[in-house]
Amino acid sequence: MTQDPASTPAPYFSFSKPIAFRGTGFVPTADEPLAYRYYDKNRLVLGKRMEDQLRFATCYWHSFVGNGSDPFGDASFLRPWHTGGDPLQMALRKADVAFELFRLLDTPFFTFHDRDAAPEAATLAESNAHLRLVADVFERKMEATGVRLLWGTANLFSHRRYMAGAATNPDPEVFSYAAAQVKNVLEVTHRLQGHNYVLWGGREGYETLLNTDMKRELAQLGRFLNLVVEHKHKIGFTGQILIEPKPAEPTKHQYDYDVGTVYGFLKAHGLDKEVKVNLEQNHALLAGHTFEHEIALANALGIFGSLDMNRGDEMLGWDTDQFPNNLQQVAAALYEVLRGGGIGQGGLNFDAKLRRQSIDPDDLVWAHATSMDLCARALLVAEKMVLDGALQQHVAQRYRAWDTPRGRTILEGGHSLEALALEAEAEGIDPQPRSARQERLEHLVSSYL
Ligand code: XUL
Ligand code: CO
Repeated sequence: MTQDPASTPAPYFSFSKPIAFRGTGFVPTADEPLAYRYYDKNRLVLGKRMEDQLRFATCYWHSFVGNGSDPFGDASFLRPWHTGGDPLQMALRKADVAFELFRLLDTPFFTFHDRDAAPEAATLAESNAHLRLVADVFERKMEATGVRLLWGTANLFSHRRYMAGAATNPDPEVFSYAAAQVKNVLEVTHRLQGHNYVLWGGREGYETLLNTDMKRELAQLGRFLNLVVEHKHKIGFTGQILIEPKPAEPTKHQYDYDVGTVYGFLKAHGLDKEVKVNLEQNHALLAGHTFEHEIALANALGIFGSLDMNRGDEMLGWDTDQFPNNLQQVAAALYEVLRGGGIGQGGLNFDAKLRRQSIDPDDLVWAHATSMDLCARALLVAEKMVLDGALQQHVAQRYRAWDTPRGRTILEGGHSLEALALEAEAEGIDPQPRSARQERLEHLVSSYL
């Protein structure tokens, strides 16, 4: 089957025209209840169009697959595109809905897992073929609309075969099954000119050490990632390969805990020049870090790749994946992105979901548009932080002595510990503490908001 389904693109949303930029003076009317106040995609921010600084993506899984279920309740959304037909026909209908939402929001990118886009079939080969069929439809829709693929990924965690992990499974057949899925999605991503390929270690972790050989599992994971990188080069895929760190959930302990852990893992397997990270706000929080910490560390280590935008809940210790709505937090994150040189080949992917009671398809429009506008506003705040330069100046001042002959010689290895000690004693140095001025800098940040 290579035809789009005959199903008429029903008006899944009450919006028909794309959400427009109207500026901060926008007053909602019955005809136009929603507009962008800050997301002016052609506005130049630090020399680049806002759209190119942010590179927004709508994700397939939460928006079109999510059904509102939680551990205590079944589906609440009851989407018209979830029921009533042959699974492959339904997948094509879902693609219609997806591209309709991309049009309404004007998001330039999307992201998907193989199982979001196409249904699993009776055999591995058929499942992989299903995805390639849907990819044919994606290819045509992308060509017609100009929407691009930020990244593809394989779902190696939902099916029960993966309950003990994919690459880290005690059974090598599971490893092979996962390899076949990843090869297929990597090739599809390549065909669709995806800018990245993501590996989130869905169940690569453990529940109890009583049944786990951690040394073996880590070696398996390293081997798997090396196979993926080899295949990327073999097929000539020029996108970035990204690992998405997360400390826990679904397993008690996930191996790709945070940026620091992933970097050590990449080094150990000779992949630190090949693989970068896709950072998610809620995952950072679960690891006991701020989002900006993870971004700054990834930049410092040279492995920053892309962002999954969402937010956690201060009261709840799990991955609530809510749409971001905190200006100061998002500005702090985007400031670190800009300080590191910008989003590059990555983007801002809304890995965020509606609450169980938000059952109208229109809620998807409100959620994304509100968060896109918030991110745009945060980008303007981050731009002010960069342009004003006062923060950067303070940091430069704070470390300036490292640029004097004493500092440089230490770093360049010109002194042994003994020589340093002798010199320090002979000179009778007596370092004087200086204020780090945190409150003054926080005052400055408030003034940018
Ligand atoms: C899970 C998560 C995933 C990845 C892609 O917490 O964030 O959706 O982004 O597999
Ligand atoms: Co994610």
